[in-house]
Amino acid sequence: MSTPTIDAAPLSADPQRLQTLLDGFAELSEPGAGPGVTRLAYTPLERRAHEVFAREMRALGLTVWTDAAGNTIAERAGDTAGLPALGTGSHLDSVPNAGGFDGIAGVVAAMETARMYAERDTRHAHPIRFVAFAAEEGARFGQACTGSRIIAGLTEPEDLDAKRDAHGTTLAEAMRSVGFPPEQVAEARWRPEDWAAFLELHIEQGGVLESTGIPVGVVDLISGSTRLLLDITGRASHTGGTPMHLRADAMTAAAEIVLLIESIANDTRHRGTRATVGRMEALPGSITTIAGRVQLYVDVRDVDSDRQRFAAAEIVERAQAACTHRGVKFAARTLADASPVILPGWLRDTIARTCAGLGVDYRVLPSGASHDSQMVNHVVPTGMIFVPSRDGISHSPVEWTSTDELAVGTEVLAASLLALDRQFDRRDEKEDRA
Ligand code: HGY
Ligand code: MN
Ligand code: MN
Repeated sequence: MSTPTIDAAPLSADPQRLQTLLDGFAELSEPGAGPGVTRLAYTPLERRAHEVFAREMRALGLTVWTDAAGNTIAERAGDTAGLPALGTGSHLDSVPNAGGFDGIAGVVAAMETARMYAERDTRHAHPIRFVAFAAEEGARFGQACTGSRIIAGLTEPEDLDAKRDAHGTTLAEAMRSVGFPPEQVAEARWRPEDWAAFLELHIEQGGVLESTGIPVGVVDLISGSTRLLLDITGRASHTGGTPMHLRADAMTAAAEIVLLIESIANDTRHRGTRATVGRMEALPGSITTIAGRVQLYVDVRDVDSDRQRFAAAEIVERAQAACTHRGVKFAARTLADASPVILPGWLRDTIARTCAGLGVDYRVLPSGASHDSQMVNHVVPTGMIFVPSRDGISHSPVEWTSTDELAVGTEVLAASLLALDRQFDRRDEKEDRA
């Protein structure tokens, strides 16, 4: 395939404009939710963030619509009729007490790209679509990437009834509450023939780029995730009246299982697996009552599908054995399961060549975090561009990326889309001439 070159002078992203957009989104956070940003999936706050995105993109003259899943799409028309679209974007929802960059950086980079194109009146043959996905975080309902799963045809309306948040609200009820009837989600599916390629810029959420001093990451693999709910039922009883040998303590069983999960992930057989219990709920949760029930929420990640699933199966098997030994009941349920994804090599190489053409140092690396790109890649060839995360921290109020770093990533994104436009154009021309 021909090596795309950068004809025009490189586009230059404006760090100050990026900062203004980041600050605007960071203000849209649940009042009283504590430090950082809390803007959960399918809440009015998430919708307000989408409205800001839509307003800014309309102001640039783009055609904007919101689909039946709550994803917002803005299109800049191409010069040649009938060509499939190039796309870029990320998500606007957050985990509780998040930083201001996870997902947001990719949306802001897309917005700045659209602005640079508009200001320079950049020409491109293919339409270019800028996307804000809904409900990427699994923090509220367990399942991640709901908006992008829906466009990829990976989620049916009945799936949305099965997922519930901590208050018992189903994903379907939450969608309906902000104006998206779940029975209509099939209307949001993307047709592969309508798309040529998609790129997502995201913060690395790890420490490789920062520790090596490399400004841009080009992602080759995205980790999969298996999420489990482990339900331990013992016998609630008085902490003073119940001798140690007569207890069925759900909390001590849970404690053993949390450390068991850590040991499984650290086992050399599972090198590369990451397994975490980030949420534990104990009932009745009283200092003077032995816990009668404990629920553990487990997240198992790996870039290798077999290792991921084997680790999850071993966790369930050995947790069951620990509970049997302790005389408490055990049940396990899979909350969500996504496979690791290998992103198309040719698209990865286009981004790498664009970095080289811009004189930007880059590194090809896997993603430990999941992303919308994992789902989009089911219907559209997808690439990912990483920018550094300070101290490798994310899903925390201290998550941070400088706007200078984000500007470099944005310029790579903007140039890569144009390189793809030319790449496909030449291929289209060649096919036409064939
Ligand atoms: O959980 C993840 O990996 C992503 O941040 N949603
Ligand atoms: Mn994210
Ligand atoms: Mn996240």
